[in-house]
Amino acid sequence: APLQLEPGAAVLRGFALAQVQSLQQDLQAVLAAAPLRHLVTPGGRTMSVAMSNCGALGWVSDASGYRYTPTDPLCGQRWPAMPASFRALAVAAAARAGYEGFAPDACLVNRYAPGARLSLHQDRDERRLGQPIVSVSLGLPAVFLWGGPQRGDRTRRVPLAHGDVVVWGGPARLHFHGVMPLAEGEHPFMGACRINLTFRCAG
Ligand code: MD5
Ligand code: FE
Repeated sequence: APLQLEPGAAVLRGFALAQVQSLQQDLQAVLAAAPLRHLVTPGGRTMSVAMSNCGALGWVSDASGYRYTPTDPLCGQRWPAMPASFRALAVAAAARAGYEGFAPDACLVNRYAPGARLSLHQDRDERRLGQPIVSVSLGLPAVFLWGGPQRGDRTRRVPLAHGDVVVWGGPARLHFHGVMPLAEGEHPFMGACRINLTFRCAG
């Protein structure tokens, strides 16, 4: 059975390992159509994580705020379709954690180079908060910071490695969380970076 971090949060160690080759290939095609870019927060800071999206909706941030959009603001075209390999993995992971019928319409791609981090935040721009978020880690290992429902709650450090999948739902869905600055390194399969794919029901 999956490791339950706490009610609603299930860690599936190595769940993506058998699929990494097709995920990697399909990711290259997604990023060729919608390149990674460093978004700017409404507060005017440039994020250290580089982002892109695939699926019907994509998450963006700029001076006017955070939101999901059907098109890539860089080119005005729709985001690339969510590859079947991505969707199948996310649906299987959700089912394994007890969420049958997961139907994500958004996949945010996060790329961490050494030093990149994600500060403590909640994911609450999605319309269907009853649905989980499925997150897939590829490449260099990271330390995930996992807090509680309030920003000031104490945080736990959860190591995440290549191929790990986490399903965040139920009471964990709105917990504060972040990613510690990525350590230097070279991953034999992904190079000097960590990629995180997060699948969401945004619309
Ligand atoms: C990452 N990404 O590793 C993480 C994985 C993001 C983001 O946080 O917003 O792109 S997703 C982790 C997550 C999602 C929803 C709830 C919780 C964690 N949680 O309850 O801790 O790049
Ligand atoms: Fe998040």
